Amino acid sequence: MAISVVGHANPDTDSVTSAIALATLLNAQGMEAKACMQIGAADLNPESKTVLKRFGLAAPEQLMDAAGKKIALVDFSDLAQGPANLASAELVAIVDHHKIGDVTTNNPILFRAEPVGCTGTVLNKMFKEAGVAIPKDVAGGMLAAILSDTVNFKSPTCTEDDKAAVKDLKSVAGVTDTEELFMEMLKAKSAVDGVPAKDLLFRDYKDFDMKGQKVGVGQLELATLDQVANVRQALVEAMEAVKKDGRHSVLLMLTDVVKEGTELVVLSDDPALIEKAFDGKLSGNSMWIPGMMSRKKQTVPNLQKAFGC
Ligand SMILES: [Mn+2]
Repeated sequence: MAISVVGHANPDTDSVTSAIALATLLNAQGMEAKACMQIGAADLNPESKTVLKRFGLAAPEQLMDAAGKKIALVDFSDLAQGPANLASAELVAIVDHHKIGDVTTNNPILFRAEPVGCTGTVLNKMFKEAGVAIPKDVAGGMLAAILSDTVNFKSPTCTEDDKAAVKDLKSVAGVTDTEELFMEMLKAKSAVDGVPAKDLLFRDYKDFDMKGQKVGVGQLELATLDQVANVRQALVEAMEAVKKDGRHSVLLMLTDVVKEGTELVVLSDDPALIEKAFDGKLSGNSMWIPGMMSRKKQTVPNLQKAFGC
């Protein structure tokens, strides 16, 4: 029976391309394996779709139930993130870069986990150690996964090993400009075309209680602010409607991942308070705040301070 190699549920690019890469390696080593994913091909996220298309990789086949199957896991080892009946399936390998989850096995297995930024980085080492050449298309997928997982090396999870793997893989994949590849992926991930303004506002939105005042903060991560130029007015109207529903302030972070800053759109009963919170000056209803990337670590703490929480 062929080994089904599968990443976590709601797969990201690493889970998809690592399944392809490990299946390729196992096959090269004489074990029959096929890449799988826990999703129908039509529902794959836009970033991963773009990556598969760019490198000419076939989408892994769907696998939602592990019953009676030989399974290899990539990019996770938690039962809750796995296909149905994973606990009773025959697990033969795990390659990962997360904390060790709760899967257990009856037999010794290939288990390889390292504290690096991406499973693709671990797999690159495994190909090298096995003396197996990585096919060009597979290398492209692994390269894209590392750029995605490490947010183009900007994530605190990125290590020297990830950078070294990118160096290896870009030459195999024939990619000269990883910036350009990252931008293509980011644009796919942050596409706003055809999405109603209200849905964009609520794509990643949270309400907070600030000393008895309700404050809403949404965030859109963008490759460039130009992506929302045409829907800006509609976004403000959507914010107005949300604010009318009993909120002191509604903020929308338009975060430029490339320039590493945020255009903060503000609707507030007390705009001066928000200006004070971020040491900025509103022009119209927005201000540019350099370095602001994180709602959790930057926006909310500053608001709490200003509101006297
Ligand atoms: Mn990963």
